Amino acid sequence: MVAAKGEDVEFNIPEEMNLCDILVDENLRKGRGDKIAFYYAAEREERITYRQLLEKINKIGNALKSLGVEVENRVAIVLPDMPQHVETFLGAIRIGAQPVALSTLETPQTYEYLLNDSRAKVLVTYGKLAEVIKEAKNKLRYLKHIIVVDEYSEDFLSYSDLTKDSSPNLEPEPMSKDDFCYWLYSSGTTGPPKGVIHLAHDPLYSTDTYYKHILNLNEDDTIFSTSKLFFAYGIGNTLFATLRAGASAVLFPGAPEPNKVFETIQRYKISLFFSVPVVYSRLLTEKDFEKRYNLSSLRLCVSAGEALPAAIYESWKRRTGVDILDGIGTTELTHIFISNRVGRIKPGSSGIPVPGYEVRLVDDEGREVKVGEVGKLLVKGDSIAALYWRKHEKTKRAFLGEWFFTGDSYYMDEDGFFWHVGRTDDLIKSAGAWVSPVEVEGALLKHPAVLECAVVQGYTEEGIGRPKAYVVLKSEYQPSEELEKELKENAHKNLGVGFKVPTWIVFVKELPKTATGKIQRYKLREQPKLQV
Ligand code: 3UK
Repeated sequence: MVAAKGEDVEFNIPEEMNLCDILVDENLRKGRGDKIAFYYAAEREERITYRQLLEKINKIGNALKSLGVEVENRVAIVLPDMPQHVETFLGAIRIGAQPVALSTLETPQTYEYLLNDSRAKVLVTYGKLAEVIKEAKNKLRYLKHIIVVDEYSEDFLSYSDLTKDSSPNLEPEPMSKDDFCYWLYSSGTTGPPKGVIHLAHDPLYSTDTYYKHILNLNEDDTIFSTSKLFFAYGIGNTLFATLRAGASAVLFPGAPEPNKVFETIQRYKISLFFSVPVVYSRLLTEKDFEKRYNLSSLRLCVSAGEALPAAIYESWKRRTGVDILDGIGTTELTHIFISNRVGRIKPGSSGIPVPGYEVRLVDDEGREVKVGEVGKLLVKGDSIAALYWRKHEKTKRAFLGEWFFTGDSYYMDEDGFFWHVGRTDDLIKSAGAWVSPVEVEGALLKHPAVLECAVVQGYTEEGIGRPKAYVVLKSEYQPSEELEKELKENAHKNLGVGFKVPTWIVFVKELPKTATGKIQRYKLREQPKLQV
């Protein structure tokens, strides 16, 4: 019967605490004031010591207070990876407010939803996006102030003006380890994204289990994560883990172009590199990169977001000599809870339970399945979020007492390794990011040729997840390559971002349906190719 458990870990944090104090002030108490916490890898590079970081956090914390932000208020952040992102996140926590880190890739309608749903009082963003959000200003019921980090327009508050004369001293608000602390939004198959509310102790549990025991993270490490701060994976790496260990991290604002990634690893002597399968795959297309760049500082690489194909693991290992540890995490669990380990890697698998976590695989009746049988994944560990904000039905289905229902299908092999088989719902991972089939179908249906369609999980030859569309055309249209191109372009226009556009469009005469006419997407979705 599949029930497996990582090693026990001791986890002690005080009842009364402030996460910002533990992550930042603690490093000053340990004598790391002059140590670099963050390298901002922008055109004008910045290096920020722990002492400077604390001052900057205090300045924005005081500024937020002066704007009327109180304990338990929300502060939304829509920013690339940059110092102001980290400062605002921790400044909000320091005053007992709750930062809500939002993706930089949403449509104006989605921002309107996210800002109203979270009831954020203040938004910290940058000019171009602030202009977009300003359009919706009269529909934003709770937002009182928009702060922009660049000097874009006089309609907004300026981050630098606000913080310039603000005091660098600010006592952390005494909070409980079980207070609501920060939010992230996670997509679902239907309906808008769900606000995932994390408690103050959640990130510490993940740093003290996964990062400590699996990665042996320590203050000598320098971290670079190509996944951004608004992803749970990114914030775990760049913010929580870095500061908990008193290590250093790179804030990298742009897209992970291969040359820039390698240059960054070389320049900052990165020891721990975090990325997703599609980026590893792109890096591997770079000719002779292992000869052109000095990557000798790397001690370990990590992959998450979707399963890492064995072939990518093997070519990376062959060319760099460094392991990639694949592990599964979710926004609700804070971070990775099943992982490969140094010296215990099965390429293509997600590994074994992380210390501090327990997992079970169950059938539809909730009974544990046998070794080798596919079951639904449940996980237990003290970093599970509190709930989905204002989504009680979804909360009840996923947060089951001490257990969390991830929505993934897995099987465990005889050596206790877990193999990802797919999702139990219709959600799609495209290059490691969520895509709702309903949203893509809606975008395809806007084209006059489309009668009906179903969008499901597909995989490239290499094993990278991408959306795949099955389309039934209206009788007056014929399938053609031009039409396929047109549908993709039209979908791209409607969706705003490329990763949601179907990589494949298959024209079919009809779609599989239930007796009541509901499209059965699960009959169309592909399984990842497992290489055992
Ligand atoms: C899938 C994986 C196979 C799986 C995340 C590391 O991806 C993260 O969080 P999300 O909430 O998505 C969670 C879902 O993504 N998945 C993630 N990693 C793997 N499938 N192999 C993997 N290694 O469906 C899971 O339910 O966006 C990853 C750390 C923190 C995270 N939040």
